[in-house]
Amino acid sequence: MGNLIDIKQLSSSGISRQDVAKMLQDRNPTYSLPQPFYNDPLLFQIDMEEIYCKEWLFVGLTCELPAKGNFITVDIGSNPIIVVRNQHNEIQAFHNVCRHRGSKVCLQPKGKVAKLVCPYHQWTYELDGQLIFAGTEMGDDFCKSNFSLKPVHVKTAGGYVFISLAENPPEIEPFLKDLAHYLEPYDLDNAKVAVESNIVEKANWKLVLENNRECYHCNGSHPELLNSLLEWDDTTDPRASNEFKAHVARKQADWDAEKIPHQHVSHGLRNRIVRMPLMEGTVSMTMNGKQGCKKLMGRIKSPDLGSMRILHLPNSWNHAMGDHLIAFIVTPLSPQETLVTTKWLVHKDAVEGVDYDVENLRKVWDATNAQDRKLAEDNQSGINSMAYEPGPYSKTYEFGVINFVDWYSESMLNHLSTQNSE
Ligand code: 3BY
Ligand code: FES
Ligand code: FE
Repeated sequence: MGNLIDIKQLSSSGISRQDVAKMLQDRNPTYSLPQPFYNDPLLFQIDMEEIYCKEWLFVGLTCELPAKGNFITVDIGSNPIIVVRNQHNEIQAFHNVCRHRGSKVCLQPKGKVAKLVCPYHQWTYELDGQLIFAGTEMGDDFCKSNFSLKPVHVKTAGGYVFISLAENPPEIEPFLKDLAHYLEPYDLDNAKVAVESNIVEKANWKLVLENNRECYHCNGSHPELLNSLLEWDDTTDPRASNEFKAHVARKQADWDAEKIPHQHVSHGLRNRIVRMPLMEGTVSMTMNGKQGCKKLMGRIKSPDLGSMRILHLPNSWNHAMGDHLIAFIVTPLSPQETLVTTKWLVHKDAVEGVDYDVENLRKVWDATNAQDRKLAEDNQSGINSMAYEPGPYSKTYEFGVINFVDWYSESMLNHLSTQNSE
C-alpha cells in the first residue's frame, strides 16, 4: 500500500486502513459509528478510495444525454469524470483528464459537443474517447492510439446511469434487471429534468444517508412531507398497523390491475425497491397532495401510484410517483461537506406553466431538504465535540440506519481485506 504511507505522513490523526478495519470489527453494530468516521480527514480519504471509487454510483439519467455529444460531468472526490453519449449513440464514461498534461477536458457540468477538445492545447478526442488530433508537434513516433481518454465502467437500466471507478466493479446486474422492470412504466428515456437543486450540507456524507434512512425525525421536522408521506417504508416495518396494511393491500390490487410493479425487492443491503402508497387522498409529494404535473409519466394511466422508493447505496434514494419522479444523489466533498443533488423529472412533453409549475413541484422536497440539512449539520456539530460517543439506534424506528451502517461496514471491510491480500 504505497499511498498509505504518503497519506499517513500528512495526517494529524494518523488513522490507517488497519485502524479503520479494527474500529469496524470492534464497533457495537447497533450504535452510531466512532467519531473519526464522521470527521477525520484521513478516514474521509479512505471512504472515498474504498467506497466511492470501488462501488457503483448513480450519476444521472439517460434523458440528460438525449443525443450524440451530450455530456454531464461529475467529481468523485479528486476524480473528475465525464459521461457522454458517443457517436454510436452509446453512453460511455471517461476520466475527464487529458492524456497530454492532465488538464480537465470538459469544464462545464453539462453540455453538447461535437468532439471532446481539451482547453489547454486543444488535443481533441472522439466522443468514444479516442485521441484524433494532437497538433503537429508531437514527433514522428507519437502514436495517438496510446493516448485515449481512460475509460470508466458505465451501465444503464431503466433510464438510470451508473458508473464505477473500480477496476473490477462489484456485481450489479441483478439489481439493474429489477430496476429496469420497475422503471418500465415511467419510460425515462422520454422524460426530462424539470428542475434540479444542489445544496451543500456541512455534514459528513454518512450523516446525510443516516438521516435519510429513518423517519424517527419526521414528526418533529417535516410538516410539508407529512402531508403525503406515510411514515412506514414497508409492511414489514415492526410498527406498521393493521389499518396501514389494509391500505397497502387495496392499493396493491389497483397496481396489479395496471401492471405496475410494487413488490419489495432487495439485493443485499445495497439496493432495494418498493412501492408504498401515499396518504389516503393524496397522489403526489406536493403541498396539497395533488398532482404536481398534469401529464403522467410514461405509460402510466392512474396518478395514484403511491411512491416507488429506490435505494442505491452509497449514493442515492428516489421517489417515483405517477406524475413525477424525484432522484437524489449524495456526493461527498470533504469530511464535513456533502453535495445533495435533487432532480425532479416529468414526462418530456409536459409543458412548464401549463402541465406543471416548477415552484409547486419542488416545494415539498426543497423544504424537506432544508430541514434535513439542518438536522445533519446539527448532528455533525455535536459529533465534533469531545463529549461525543457512539449512541444506540432504535431497532424499530432506525433499522434502516442500522442497515446502512452495516452495509458501509461490510463493504469497507470487504474492500480493505481484498486490498491487503493483493
Ligand atoms: O426519503 C424518504 O422517503 C424519507 C424521508 C424521511 C425518511 N425517509 C425514509
Ligand atoms: Fe490537454 Fe495539453 S493538457 S492538450
Ligand atoms: Fe428527513
